[in-house]
Amino acid sequence: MGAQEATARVRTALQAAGLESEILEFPESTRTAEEAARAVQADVGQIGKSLVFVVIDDRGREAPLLAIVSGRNRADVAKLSRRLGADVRRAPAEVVRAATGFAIGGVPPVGHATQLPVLIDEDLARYPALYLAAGTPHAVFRCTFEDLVRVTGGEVVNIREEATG
Ligand code: 5CA
Repeated sequence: MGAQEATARVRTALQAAGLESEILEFPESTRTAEEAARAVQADVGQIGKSLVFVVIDDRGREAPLLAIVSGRNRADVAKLSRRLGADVRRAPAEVVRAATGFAIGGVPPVGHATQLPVLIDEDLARYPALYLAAGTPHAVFRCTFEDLVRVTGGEVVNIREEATG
């Protein structure tokens, strides 16, 4: 999938969900949360990272899951695992691609190739505006926390890794 097709896919998914959100494209990279924050001149906490995990049940069956995590936080895999009652691992790049249709660095929260359960970091609720990848490492879109929850159908949870020390 080319860059135009990738952003078009996200635009279509947002429109289908009734969200009139403009896709913002940048010549510079928005591949990481830090880079995206710099591009849009927002706090890194306002960037929603769309992270894919693999959930492994007690029969060894694997299913992908999407966790949307504040750019300020790291996802706590042990917390996810306890919540789901299953083993959870970071998805390898090829699983990210197969499950979402997008490459790492541009994975959006909507418009995926397969239907994924979605968990949303509760810390994202504290920001008036959020920015999420729009299919490529040069594109994001802005939305409110409420819109993000609505368009993804995600469940809002505590999944941050607590700072230690
Ligand atoms: N466009 C930005 C901001 S919205 C973005 O997509 N950020 S991200 O954090 O959601 O995507 C990058 C994430 O992909 C990194 O946090 C990292 O956890 C993950 N990642 C990077 N390389 C790999 C890899 N080789 N395998 C699995 N996950 C990876």
